[in-house]
Amino acid sequence: MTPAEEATGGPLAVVALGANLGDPERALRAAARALARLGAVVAASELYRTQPVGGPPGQPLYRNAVMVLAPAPPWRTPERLLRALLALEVAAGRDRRERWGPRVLDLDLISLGAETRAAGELVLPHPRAAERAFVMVPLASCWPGWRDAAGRRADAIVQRLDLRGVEATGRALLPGAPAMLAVG
Ligand code: PH2
Ligand code: MG
Ligand code: MG
Repeated sequence: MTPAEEATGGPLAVVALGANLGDPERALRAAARALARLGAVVAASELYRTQPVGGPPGQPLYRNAVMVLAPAPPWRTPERLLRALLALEVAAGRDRRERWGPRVLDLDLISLGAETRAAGELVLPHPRAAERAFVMVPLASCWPGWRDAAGRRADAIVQRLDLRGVEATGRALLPGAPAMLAVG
């Protein structure tokens, strides 16, 4: 376990939140409150306004954020946590017909402790997270010492990314949640 995980007594999950249809900030905040019921919120980023990456042209801007969660025992395997995330997406009205299409809520599991999954529905750590400024900027803000599969820290990864499409809003994802992990 990392020092951060020793401090919280279990594996830490990194969940990336995104939305660009309906009222994205409201959807992300509602999802954050629902995620908080799956365990203890260790840190939550602010909301970011981001340019869509991929997908059809002319999409609305996204809102993105990251939450670091210490899941309660029932959600401490990647598969179980993923089920819970998908259920929240469905409850928010998610329609999965178009890959990378606009969405009312997207909850991506980026990592769960040191768990790795090589193939199938869930690949862990998330294989594209380190390329995506809309994930790494909020992640580095709330857990700079997070490490990807290659052992690179989040704050070091961000230094090498093009950050032009990612703008902080100054508005919290989950008011009252810690803005940053104290350790790690
Ligand atoms: N999610 C995608 C594809 N493109 N672009 C931004 N800015 N934010 C996202 O969350 C996002 C995206 C696929 O999940
Ligand atoms: Mg996604
Ligand atoms: Mg997704």
